[in-house]
Amino acid sequence: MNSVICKTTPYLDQKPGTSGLRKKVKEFQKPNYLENFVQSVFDVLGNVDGQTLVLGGDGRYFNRQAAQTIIKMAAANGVGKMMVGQGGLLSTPAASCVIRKHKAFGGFILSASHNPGGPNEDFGIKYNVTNGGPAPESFTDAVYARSREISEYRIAELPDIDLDTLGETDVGGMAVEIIDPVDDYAQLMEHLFDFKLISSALKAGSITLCFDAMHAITGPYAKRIFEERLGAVPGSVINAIPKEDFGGGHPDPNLAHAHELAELMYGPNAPTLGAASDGDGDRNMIMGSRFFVTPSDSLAVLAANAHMLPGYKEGLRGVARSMPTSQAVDRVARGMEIDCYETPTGWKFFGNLLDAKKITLCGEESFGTGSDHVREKDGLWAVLFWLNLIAVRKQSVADIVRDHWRRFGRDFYSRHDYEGIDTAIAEGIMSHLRDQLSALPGKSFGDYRVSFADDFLYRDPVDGSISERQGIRIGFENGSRIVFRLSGTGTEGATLRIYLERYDRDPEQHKRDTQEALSDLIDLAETLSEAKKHSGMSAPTVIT
Ligand code: VG1
Ligand code: CO
Repeated sequence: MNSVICKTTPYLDQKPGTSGLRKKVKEFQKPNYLENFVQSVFDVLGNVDGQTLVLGGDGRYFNRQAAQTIIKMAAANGVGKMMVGQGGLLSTPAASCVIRKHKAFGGFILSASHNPGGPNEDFGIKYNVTNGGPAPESFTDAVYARSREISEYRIAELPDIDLDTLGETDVGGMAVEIIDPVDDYAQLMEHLFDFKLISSALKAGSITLCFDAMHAITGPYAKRIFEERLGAVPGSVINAIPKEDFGGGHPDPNLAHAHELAELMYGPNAPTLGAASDGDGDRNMIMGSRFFVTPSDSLAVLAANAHMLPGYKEGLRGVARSMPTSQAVDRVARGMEIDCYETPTGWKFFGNLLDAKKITLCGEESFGTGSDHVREKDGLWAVLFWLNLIAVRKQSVADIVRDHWRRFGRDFYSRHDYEGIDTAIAEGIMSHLRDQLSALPGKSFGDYRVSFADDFLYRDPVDGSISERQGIRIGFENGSRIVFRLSGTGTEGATLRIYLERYDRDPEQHKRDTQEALSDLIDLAETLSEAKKHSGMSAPTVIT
C-alpha cells in the first residue's frame, strides 16, 4: 500500500460540542478540514495497529465522500479492519450496537443528527469508544487540543472503495467489511421485546402504527422491523427513503418539524401509536390519538412499566436523566426505591453509569431515551418499547400516560428555544443570569420562592471527573424549576434554551394546557433573563 504523509495547517475551531463536531458542509469541504479532525482522533487514540473500527453515518450530503476519506486514513494509520455499514450508512444506535457486538475498538459516526442536510447545511462527525458510546469529554478535549497543533496526516493512496457490495475485501492491507446496517440491530431488538405479541396485535389490527422516518436513516430500519418483521400494514412507515437533504426538512422529531405525522395524529383516522425519529435515528417522538407524550414523561412511563417487558423483567438497577429533563422519572425512582442520577446534557455522560451498572434506563427531554442495551439513545427502541407496552396493557397511549399522572402527579414541562441569537448577546444573557445567582435563594416571585440557584456542576460518580457550567438551574420551593443553557449542537449563532417545569399532584388539574399551566414560570423566566428584550425576539422560535 502506498501511504502518504500530507502536510497540513491547523484549524482552530474543531471543538466538539454536545455530540461531536458539527459544522456547515462548506466548512468540512475546506482543504484538509475533515482530514485534520480525523488524524487528531487517531493521534489521541495512539496505537490502533490491527484494531477494528466501525464506520457509518446518517446518509446526509457528504456522508459517502467523508467515509472514503476516513477508510483511506484508517488504512494509513494501521487499523486492521473497518466494518462499514452498506452505502456508508448506520444509525447512531446501530453503530453503538455493532461496536459492542463485534468488540470493535471504536467507531466514527457521520451525522449532524437533527440538523438539516445538503450542500449548504450541516455535517458532523463523532468518535465512539470501545463501550459503544460517545467519547468522554477528556477524550474530545484532547482531540480539540491536538487539532490546534496538527501539522500532518496520513492517508493511503487508493482508488475509491466499493461501499455498496456486502462482504469483506482487502484495501491496501486493511480488511474492509461492508455489513448490512440493519441486521445486528434488528436481532438485538428481537431479544429485548416481545415480537410475537406485538406482531399478533399489529396483524390483528388491534394496534395500528404510523412511523415517520423524516427521510432520514431510520427508514430502512423501520421498514424492516415494523413492516417486514412485525407485520405492520405496508405504508405504516412514511417518508421512509433516506435522502441526502432529508427532503429539505429538519429531521427533528417534534410537533413543529414532524408536521405530517402531527396532522395525522390530531385528525379523525389517527393510529394507536404515532412516532418519529431524527436524522441519525437516536431520537424519538411518541404520540397517541390527539395526544403528545413529552419525552420527560415518556422516560418516566418507561421506567414505571419496564418490568412488564422481556428485556427488563428483572427490574431496573437505577435511572438517570439529563439535568434539564423533568423530574417525572425521579418520582418513579423514589417509588421503586432505586437511584436516580442527574447528569449534564449529552449522552456521553450516561456511559459511565451504564458501564458501572448503576442504571438501566436513561433519557433526555430532547426526545432521547435509551437503556443499557447500547450506549446511545435509541429512537426505534423507544417506539418498540411503547408498542410492546400498549400490547401488554391493552390501553391507549393517552390512558397509559393519564394513569401514570394519577399515580405520580404530573410534571408540566416545556422547552422554549430562541434560535439564531447573536453569540455575544446570548453569552450576555447567560452572564446576566449568573450574576444574579447568589442573591436569588430565598427571594419570592408571586407563589414561587427560590430554594436554590446555581450553574450546574457535575461530579461523575464513577470516575470523579468534573464538568462545570452545564446550565443555570433555578429551583423553587414548590418543586418547580427553570433552567437556562446554550445549545452545543448548532452551527449558526447561538441558541438559548429555556426549560420550564411545574409539578401538580391534583388530578383535576392534569387536563390543563401545558403553556397555560406554565405561564407564571414563562413570565418569570423573562423577568430573570430578559431574553426577549436582549435578543429583540418577541417569541421563542421553537416550543417543544
Ligand atoms: C441537543 C439536546 C441534547 C442532545 C444533543 C444531541 O444538545 O439538547 O439533549 O443530547 O442535542 O442529540 P444541545 O447542546 O443543542 O442542547 V442529537 O440527536 O442532536 O445527537
Ligand atoms: Co440524533
